[in-house]
Amino acid sequence: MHTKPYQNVTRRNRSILISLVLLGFMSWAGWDAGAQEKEEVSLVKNGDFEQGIVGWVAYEKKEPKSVLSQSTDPYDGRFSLKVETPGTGQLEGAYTVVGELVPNNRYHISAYVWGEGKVLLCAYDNNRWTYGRETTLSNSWQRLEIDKVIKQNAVSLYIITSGPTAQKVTFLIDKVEVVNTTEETLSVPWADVAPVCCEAEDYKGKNVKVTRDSSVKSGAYVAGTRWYDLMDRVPFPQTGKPVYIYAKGWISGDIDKNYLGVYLIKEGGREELGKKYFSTPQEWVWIRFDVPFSYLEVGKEFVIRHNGSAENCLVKLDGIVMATDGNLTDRELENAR
Ligand SMILES: [Ca+2]
Ligand SMILES: [Ca+2]
Repeated sequence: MHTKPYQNVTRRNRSILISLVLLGFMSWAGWDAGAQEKEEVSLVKNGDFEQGIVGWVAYEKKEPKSVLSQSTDPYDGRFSLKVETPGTGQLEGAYTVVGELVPNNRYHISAYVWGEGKVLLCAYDNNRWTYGRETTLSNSWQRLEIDKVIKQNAVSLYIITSGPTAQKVTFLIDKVEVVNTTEETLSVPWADVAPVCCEAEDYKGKNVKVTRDSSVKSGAYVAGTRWYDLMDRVPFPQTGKPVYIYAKGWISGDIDKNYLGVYLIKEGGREELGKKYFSTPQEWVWIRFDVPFSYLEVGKEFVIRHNGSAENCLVKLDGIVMATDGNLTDRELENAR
């Protein structure tokens, strides 16, 4: 079914192609993509600080701590939160815990900030950090935001100083919101995805070397030592079903130290969604990330990165295959187009 026409497509075309395959399914299934507009409800208690500083505490566990107080300079309403950091540690500021969340739902987290210093919004749950963009504050209100799939029924939110040195600064926070965006994200069809191949060389990351080799898929592979983004901006299939990612790779050694990771690139940093170690060194092997990925979590595109503790280790990547079937054989993977 997926034969010649799928070869030699550019990365942009491939992205469109995946969408079209699914659009075909959507019209066939009579899929109603029009998600109903719902009023956004924030789950943060006292995220507007109209009730003083209830629910908010200093980020620091030991003295000296940031001093939190209510300010009469609001973004919205009558009050905001004033944070005065001691300037003795790199990370200082305020935090709160937001509860009554639905595990495995996607949330949009936002806050307005004003004042001095460089800060960022970050969220923590289930041993996973999500960092927002480092923002230099000024005397106008700026919005900080991140998206995160929450794994538990609560998440900790932090607005803290960021950068290489400690900062003794004063800033204001207002209108902190956590909104469930699961429904709008999941307005993609619940569709099977036939094995689809993305050649590493078509999606090569920055500064990654492409090597021609007639013995690999499509006659080329990419290679890089650790911390190289081997593939960048790989389109993720737009299906609500879990998708397995298989990779055909080669590693020089250090199979216990270095691995391939699936990452989201966000302003301000990367978030690791999954990792897979190689089974054998110095041999081309197909490996499959153990846990499937969801559109809810990945969104439109992702990165495959070589990561680990061994500095001089080399990884070659021929390509990846994505499918809703988690039991594809090496032969089926080789034949995927
Ligand atoms: Ca307010
Ligand atoms: Ca290839």
